[in-house]
Amino acid sequence: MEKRSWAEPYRIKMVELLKMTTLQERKVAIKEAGLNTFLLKSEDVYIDLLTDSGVGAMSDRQWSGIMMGDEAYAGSRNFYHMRDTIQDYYSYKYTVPTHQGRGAENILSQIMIKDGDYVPGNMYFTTTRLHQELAGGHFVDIIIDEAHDADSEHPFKGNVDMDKLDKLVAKVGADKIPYVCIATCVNMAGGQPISMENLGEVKSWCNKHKILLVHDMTRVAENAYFIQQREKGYQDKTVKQIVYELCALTNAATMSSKKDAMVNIGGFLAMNDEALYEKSCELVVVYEGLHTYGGMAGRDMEALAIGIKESVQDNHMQARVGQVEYLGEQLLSEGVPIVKPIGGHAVFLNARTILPHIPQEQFPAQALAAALYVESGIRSMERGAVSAGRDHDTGKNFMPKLELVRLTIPRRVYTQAHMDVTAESVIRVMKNADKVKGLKFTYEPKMLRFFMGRFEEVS
Ligand code: PM9
Repeated sequence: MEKRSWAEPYRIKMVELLKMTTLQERKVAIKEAGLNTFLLKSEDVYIDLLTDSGVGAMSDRQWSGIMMGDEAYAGSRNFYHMRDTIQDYYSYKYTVPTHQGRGAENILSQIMIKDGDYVPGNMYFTTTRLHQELAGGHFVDIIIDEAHDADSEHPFKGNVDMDKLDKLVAKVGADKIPYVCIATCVNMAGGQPISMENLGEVKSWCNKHKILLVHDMTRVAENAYFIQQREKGYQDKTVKQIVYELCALTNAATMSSKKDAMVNIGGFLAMNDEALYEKSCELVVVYEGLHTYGGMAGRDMEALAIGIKESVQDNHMQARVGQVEYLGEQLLSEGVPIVKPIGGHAVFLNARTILPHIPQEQFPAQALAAALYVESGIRSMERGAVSAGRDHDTGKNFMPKLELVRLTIPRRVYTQAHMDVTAESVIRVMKNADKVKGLKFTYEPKMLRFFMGRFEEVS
């Protein structure tokens, strides 16, 4: 067949210059950062693949929106634009703005969860699980087993195992389950989608048991793109249509708008139920700000409304996921072990396989992320035992099957040449993998320890 390449559906109007550092400078910088890439100064980083959160490039239209900010304390015009856009594109009737995703998670968890409740979800996410636990709940993983296997090529590794849901309800009863929390394009599984069919089954199950279905819609557009590419019956639908259909299956949503919707800051809690909306408004004024701005400036709500519309364009999504695939395929062709299928927002290196000499207790993914920075100035993020933290009840370290380093691609920021340099750097680190040493904590924060934990090499 004739080759048809994708290209970015935009051209570059402004650039930000990058700083190159020397090997010696990077060795000093990572030592000062306690071998934690979160603690590096951004100016010491060459290609920043720490996260795709809040680091996307806004369009000229979004920047124009910034100039149209209505910074009134109450009833900003931009809030209504944002609210209407959320209803039009994501289906939810009511919107409560928050400063970012975890602000929405906090409010939802506080309203819904009682002490001793269970919250099933398709794999944990760090901040989501913590808010559930702080509200007195227990997270229960109901994702299919394939999601925990880096090598499984299941096309929908974000799917829910319905047997696991049945077993949970049989064990604890429906009244102990305040809601089921389903993420689209599951971050910790490697950016893996849930199918529309499976979400429909979860919806029917929730209806049957009269349990609310909550959607972590942080990367819903990427999920919709995978459905268009992989699920029978969706090839002729647009990403926009599929996004709407996914959202419409759920009752409420938490959103970190810093990802899919390409703004530097912002999030929201959205729902169809008026009573839940009223309770959310009561709490948002305590933690975030008035219900018509939450933690957001008017200009940021405007940029978000525009970003939502851009995020569901087919050509945008093809280039966005296409770039991640470009990097992933280069690594695969060189024999680098990564999570398969290649994810929507990132390529995940399998640190267990790359560093087989480092036991998981010595945090191989953390060590690999530090080594990649020293080699090349590329910043990545650990997504393994450090991120998983400790069991809330027993205090024991979780030891997840997935011990990964995430090379996260910001939206509309880097070029294919940056991807080439990244692939070459990973391959160089892999060739010298035997020199990488295991780590131990020198400082371990009690909550979300991956953000600010510090480490040293095990001698
Ligand atoms: N995700 C990420 O880099 C930001 C910091 S790491 C904790 O992947 C999901 C699926 C996320 C997410 C953030 C949040 C929280 C909720 N759900 O960071 O508070 O990926 O806006 O969102 C990060 P906020």
